[in-house]
Amino acid sequence: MMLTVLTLIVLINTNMAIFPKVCLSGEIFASKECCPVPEGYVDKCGGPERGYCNDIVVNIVDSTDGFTGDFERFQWPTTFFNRSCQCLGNFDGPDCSDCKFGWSGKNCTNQTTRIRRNILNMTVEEVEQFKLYLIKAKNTISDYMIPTTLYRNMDDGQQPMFTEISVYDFFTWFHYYSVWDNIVKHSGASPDFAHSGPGFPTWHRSFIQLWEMALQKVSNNEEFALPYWDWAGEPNCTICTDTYFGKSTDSLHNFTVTGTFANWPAICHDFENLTQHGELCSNTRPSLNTPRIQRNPGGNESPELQVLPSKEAVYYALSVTDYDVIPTNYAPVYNNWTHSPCSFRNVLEGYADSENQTGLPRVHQLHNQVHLYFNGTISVIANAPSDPIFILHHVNVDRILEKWLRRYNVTADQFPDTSAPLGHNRYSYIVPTFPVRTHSDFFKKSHNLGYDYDDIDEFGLPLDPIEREKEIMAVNKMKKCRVPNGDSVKK
Ligand SMILES: *[C@@H]1O[C@H](CO)[C@@H](O)[C@H](O)[C@H]1NC(C)=O
Ligand SMILES: *[C@@H]1O[C@H](CO)[C@@H](O)[C@H](O)[C@H]1NC(C)=O
Ligand SMILES: *[C@@H]1O[C@H](CO)[C@@H](O)[C@H](O)[C@H]1NC(C)=O
Ligand SMILES: *[C@@H]1O[C@H](CO)[C@@H](O)[C@H](O)[C@H]1NC(C)=O
Ligand SMILES: *[C@@H]1O[C@H](CO)[C@@H](O)[C@H](O)[C@H]1NC(C)=O
Ligand SMILES: *[C@@H]1O[C@H](CO)[C@@H](O)[C@H](O)[C@H]1NC(C)=O
Ligand SMILES: *[C@@H]1O[C@H](CO)[C@@H](O)[C@H](O)[C@H]1NC(C)=O
Ligand SMILES: *[C@@H]1O[C@H](CO)[C@@H](O)[C@H](O)[C@H]1NC(C)=O
Ligand SMILES: *[C@@H]1O[C@H](CO)[C@@H](O)[C@H](O)[C@H]1NC(C)=O
Ligand SMILES: *[C@@H]1O[C@H](CO)[C@@H](O)[C@H](O)[C@H]1NC(C)=O
Ligand SMILES: *[C@@H]1O[C@H](CO)[C@@H](O)[C@H](O)[C@H]1NC(C)=O
Ligand SMILES: [Cu+2]
Repeated sequence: MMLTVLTLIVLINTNMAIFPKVCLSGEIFASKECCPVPEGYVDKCGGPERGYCNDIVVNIVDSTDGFTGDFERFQWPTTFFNRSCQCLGNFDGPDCSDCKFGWSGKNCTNQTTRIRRNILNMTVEEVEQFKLYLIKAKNTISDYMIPTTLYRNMDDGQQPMFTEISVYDFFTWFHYYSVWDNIVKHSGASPDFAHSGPGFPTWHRSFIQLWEMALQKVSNNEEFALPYWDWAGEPNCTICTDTYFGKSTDSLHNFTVTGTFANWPAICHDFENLTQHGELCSNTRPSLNTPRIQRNPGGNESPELQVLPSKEAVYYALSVTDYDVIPTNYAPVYNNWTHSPCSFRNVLEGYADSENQTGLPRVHQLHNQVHLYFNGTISVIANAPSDPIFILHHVNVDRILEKWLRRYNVTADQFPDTSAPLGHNRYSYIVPTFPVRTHSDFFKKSHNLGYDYDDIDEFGLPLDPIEREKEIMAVNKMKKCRVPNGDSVKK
C-alpha cells in the first residue's frame, strides 16, 4: 500500500490512466470532473470551438442480475468521474484534441479510410514494421493510468491510487478489467462486460480500433491499419514462424515462442489469485520474473481444439440472419445468452455449433476455438491480449462482423436495447472506455469508422471472383437455423 502511494506521488510530479493522467491528481480526481484543457487552449475541452465540459448521463441502468458487491464498473464510469468533455463536430478524445475515427488533420476535416490487410499479403518489410510498432508500444508509457486497487480503497475518491502502464499493456489491462470478476459470483458465473452477450462483437471492435489508434500515435504513422489473419480453413498456424509471430518451443514444456516475441512478458497472469484476494492486477511493470507468452498451437488434448475453424463454419455464421436473440427457454443456465440458438453473435463468438451447422449451444467454435487452439496465454480469456496474435485474430473476427453487417444492411435497432446482460445493451457504455462510447457507436459499417478491409465489397462479399462464387453458393445452401422445440425466435 505504502509503495503504491509513493509511486503515485513521483508520477504526479513528473507529469501530472484507464483514465487520462491529467485527471488523476488528488483534487481533480475527488471532484469527479475530467475535463482537461488541451495544449494551446485556455478553456476546458478546447472550448468553445472543440467541445465543452458536460455531465455524464448513464443512458441505461442495466439490470445487475442480482449481483452484489463492488460496483465500480456498474453505471460506468460514474463511480470515478461524472463529468467529461463533450466534443463537437469531428473532435474526439479526453480533451477534444483528437479526431473522431476516420478523420485527420489539424481541424479534423480530412476524411480518411485506412485499409486493414491480410497479413499474408504484406511484404516482409511491412510485417517487420508492424512488429516494430508493437515493440515501441510495449516500451512507451501510456497517457492513461490504471487503478492499482478498487475504488472503495481510495478513501471515497480522496486518495487516487493509479499507476503507469505501457501503451501495449494498457490494452491487455483494459481487456482484463472488462472480464475481471469483482462482483460476487452468482450461480457459478461472473459478469463479463466484453463476452457472452450481444456486446461481444462491438466491445472488441471498439477495443481493436482504440488499439489501432494508439499504434498510429506511437509510430507517428497516421496511415497505419492493423492486419488480420484469416484462420478459416488453415491447416495450421501459418503465422507461427519467425517471419511473423514465432514458433513454439517445447523446452521443458514451457512452450515459449521464438523470434521477435520471445521473452515478451505477459502481465496479469496471476489475476485469478489476486481476484480471490479481492485485489486488482497492478503489477504492470514487467520484470525478469514476469512470465513470458506461451503457446502450443494444436496442443490441447481435445481433438476439436487441435484444428482451426473451417471455412464452412464462417459461411454458416454469415447465413444466420438475426444478430442476437433473447434467450429462449431452450437451455436455461446462468447467462442464457451463450445458449441463444440461431444468433449470429453467439455463432461468431463460438458458443453455438457452426462446424455441424445447427446453431445450437456448443462452447468451442469459431472465435473461442481459435483462442483455445493456441493452448497458451491467448487461451486464458482475461489476459489473452498479452500475445500479439490476439490482435490478428480479433481483426479477423471484426472482418466477419463487417461482412455480416454489409450482407444484411442492418440498423442499430437490431441490437438488443434492454434485455441484455450487464453492460451489453445497445446504449450501455462500453466498460472501461473513457471518454465513454456505446455499443451502438460501433454497430455500423466500417466506413463510418474510417476503415475498410482489403478483400470485401460493399455487400461484404469477397472481391476475388472464385472466393465470391464459393461464398455465395455455400451461404445459400446452409440450412436455416431452427430452435429444436419449434419455438419461434424473436429478437
Ligand atoms: C458528481 O460528483 C460530485 C462529487 O461526488 C458531486 O458533488 C456531484 O453532485 C456529481 N454530479 C453529478 C452530475 O452527478
Ligand atoms: C483550423 O481552424 C481554425 C479556427 O477555425 C483556423 O483558424 C485554422 O486556419 C484552421 N487550420 C487549418 C489547417 O485548417
Ligand atoms: C488528408 O489525408 C490524406 C491521407 O491521409 C493525405 O494524403 C492528405 O495529404 C491529407 N490532406 C490534408 C489536406 O491534410
Ligand atoms: C503444425 O505446426 C506445428 C508446429 O509449428 C508442426 O509441428 C506440425 O507438424 C504442423 N502440422 C501440420 C498439419 O502442418
Ligand atoms: C521453464 O519452466 C521451468 C520450470 O517451470 C523453469 O525453471 C524455466 O525457467 C522455464 N524456462 C523458460 C525459458 O521460461
Ligand atoms: C496470491 O495473492 C496474495 C495476495 O496478493 C499473495 O499474498 C500470495 O502470495 C499470492 N499467491 C500466489 C500463489 O501467487
Ligand atoms: C435464464 O432463463 C431462465 C428460464 O427462462 C430464467 O428463469 C432465468 O432468469 C434466465 N437467467 C438470466 C440471467 O437471464
Ligand atoms: C459434428 O457431428 C459429428 C457427427 O454427429 C460429431 O461426431 C461431431 O462431434 C460434431 N462436431 C461438432 C463440432 O459439433
Ligand atoms: C493446454 O493443453 C493441455 C492438454 O490438453 C491442457 O491440460 C491445458 O489446460 C491447456 N492449456 C491452455 C492454457 O489452454
Ligand atoms: C442499406 O439500407 C439503406 C437504408 O437503410 C439504403 O439506403 C442502402 O441503399 C442499403 N444498402 C444496401 C447495400 O443494400
Ligand atoms: C493476396 O495476394 C495474392 C497473390 O499473392 C492475390 O491473388 C490476392 O488477391 C491478394 N489478396 C488480397 C486480399 O489482396
Ligand atoms: Cu476478449
